Amino acid sequence: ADVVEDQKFSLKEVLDTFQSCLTDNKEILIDQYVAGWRGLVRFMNSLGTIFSFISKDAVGKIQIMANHRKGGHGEQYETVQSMVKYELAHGLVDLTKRADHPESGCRTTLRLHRALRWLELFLERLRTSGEDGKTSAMCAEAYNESLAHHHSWIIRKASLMAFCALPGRATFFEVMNVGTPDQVVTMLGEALPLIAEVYQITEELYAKNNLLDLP
Ligand code: 1Q0
Repeated sequence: ADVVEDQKFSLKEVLDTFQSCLTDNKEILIDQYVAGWRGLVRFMNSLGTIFSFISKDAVGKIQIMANHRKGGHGEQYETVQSMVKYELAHGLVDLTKRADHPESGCRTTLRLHRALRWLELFLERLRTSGEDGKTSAMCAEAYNESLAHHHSWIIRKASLMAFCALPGRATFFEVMNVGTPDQVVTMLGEALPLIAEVYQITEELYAKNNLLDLP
């Protein structure tokens, strides 16, 4: 089979993975959550090397979470809920400044969680944009409303510069490999409420446990 063809994947599969991380009692499965991020990073890599600095950070965080799952206490990391409970009960989270637990599951997931809000805002803009919509502007707006609040000046500058290299809306829709623009819009309309739900559940859990500002 054609190697290039084999590597083609659809954004729908990636978003489906995110949806599958939600259990019936609204817990978030870490394996699926992490798999969703892996898929997104793969997608981002296909957009060009200018995004490497973003992809490197994301891969590092994905790896930290995978290692928690593979570690001796892996079963405590089955869901975001069980992870929070376990790490807090055992003093495994740096709550006010970085110290003994720079790779806690809680702080690592918080970074991905904030990025998920960016994804939600960006995809919502893509979904409702017109044919001449500018992806770099949509991406920058979504970023400024979410992740930018948590990033240093230098990272904000670098990110906004990288966004300028994003392909146009038509190319984006093609790379998603979902079908016609209409089909993309429909798919996004179906997937986004579930992404938003995963975000909301995590946000409430973190708020309840005072974890939204973890260093
Ligand atoms: C498509 C363009 C991608 C745009 C991604 C926007 C996010 C910008 C994030 C910039 C991150 C800069 C690198 C370092 C950041 C860290 O300092 C920060 C905090 O961590 P720490 O350990 O220092 O406290 N890290 C983060 O905030 C995590 C950022 C993770 C970003 C994960 C992005 C994954 C990308 C997905 C692209 C999906 C594109 C799908 C769109 C489909 C539509 C066709």
